[in-house]
Parts: sequence; C-alpha cells; structure tokens
Amino acid sequence: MLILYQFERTWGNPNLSHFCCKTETYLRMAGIEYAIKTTLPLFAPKGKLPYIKDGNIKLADSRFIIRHLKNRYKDLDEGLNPAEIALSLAMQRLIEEHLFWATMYTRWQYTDVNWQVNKKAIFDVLPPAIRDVAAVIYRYRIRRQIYGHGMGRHKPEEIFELGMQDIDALSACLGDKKYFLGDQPTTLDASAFGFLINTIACPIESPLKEYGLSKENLGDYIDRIKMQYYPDLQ
Ligand SMILES: N[C@@H](CCC(=O)N[C@@H](CS)C(=O)NCC(=O)O)C(=O)O
Repeated sequence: MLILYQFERTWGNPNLSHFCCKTETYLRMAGIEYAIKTTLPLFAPKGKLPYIKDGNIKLADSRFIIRHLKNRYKDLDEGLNPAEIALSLAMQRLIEEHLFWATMYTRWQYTDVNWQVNKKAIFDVLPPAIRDVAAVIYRYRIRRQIYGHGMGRHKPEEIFELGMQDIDALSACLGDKKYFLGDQPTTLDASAFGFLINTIACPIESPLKEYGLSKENLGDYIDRIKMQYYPDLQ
C-alpha cells in the first residue's frame, strides 16, 4: 500500500504542514488507499515533507506525488478545460509560493508565543536531550529560507498586507461555489484546504489569521471539507 510520510497529526487538524495536508487531502478526495508513517524532514529524500513510497517508487514534493497519483490512480482534474487548468496552476502557485511564506513568518518569527506553539508541535516528538538544539538549528534554517524568499525582508505589517491580498484573491475566486472550480473537488482544493486550514484554523495567532477568519466563505469551506474528508478528526 502507498505510504505517506509526514509530520505527526496535531492541533486537531490533518497536518501542521501545509504541503502534507495538501497531499493527504488529495489522497482522500481521490479515494486512494494509503497508510501514514510519521517522520521529520531530516529523514526525507529532499530534506522536506511530504514524501511517499508506492511499491518501489519513492517520491518527494507534493507536486510530483500528485502527478504520480493522477497517472496511477485518479486524476481529480480530468474534467477541467485548459483555462481552468491554467487558473488552477496560477492559484496553487499563489498559495504555495507566496501565501505560504507569510504563514511561515507567523510561525517561526512573528511572536514568541507562536514560536513556542510551533516548536512544541514539531519538536516534542524528539528526545528531550536533542529537542531544543534541533529546534534552534531548524529555526535558524527556516528564518534564512523566509529571508531568502524575500518575504522575510519586509516589516510585519507589510508581510500581512501581502498575505491579505492572497486571502482576498482566494475568497473572491471561491465566491459561493462549493469548490474552487465547481461542484467537484480538484487539485486546487487539496492545495487550498491544506494551506487555508494552516492559516485560519490553527493556533498560530496573527492579523493574517484574523483577516482570513473575517472571510465567511473561506471558514465555511474549511469546515465543509474537513467534515466530509476527515470525519475521523471531528
Ligand atoms: N515544494 C514542496 C515543499 C515542501 C515543504 O516545504 N515542506 C516543509 C514542511 S511544510 C518542510 O519539510 N520543510 C523543512 C525544511 O525546509 O527544512 C512540496 O510541494 O512538497
């Protein structure tokens, strides 16, 4: 059976990792059987989670994993026309390459309280003797990534302004539809759910979360998908 390697479940959500949650949500939306093994990025083929093993295939990165799932099992996007496929890709890039970094800032840098919550969720699985050292090393590494992306060079209020633009775009694009591209879930929904739940419905406090919570359609969307695809987490 296909094995999904990801962080341990926490906060009552599928995963604290946006990308792991995206991947697991695709598996569930597509009705693909899988098992989970919990791990840390340190042990992953590309140093990041998620990754999968499917028979003798080992694949890292949610985009390559989903390409494999589409080819071998089920393509949630098969009914989309070329314009919808283009919109889906553009929105995924907005979510994963831009909004993501604003949320990373809120977890790893914005306040000490958020950092403590984030640290506990990720590093408490490690033995006490190495937990704090690993957390300090990873925090330094992730802060360098946020800076390297460019998001980390801005003032907090500028980061939130940029993230709020993404939230506005997502809320407008969803409108009053059930899913982003109609009545059926697609890859964009797996991505949007994974990232929105990790922005709006997790215990990391920030103006970005508050702003997301003010968008009723996004809150309803998260609740709806969580209830339908994660009944085990209710
Ligand atoms: N492009 C990758 C991104 C994966 C990613 O950034 N994973 C994060 C967790 S959300 C990670 O493992 N980070 C560890 C690190 O950068 O050291 C994907 O789509 O899977």
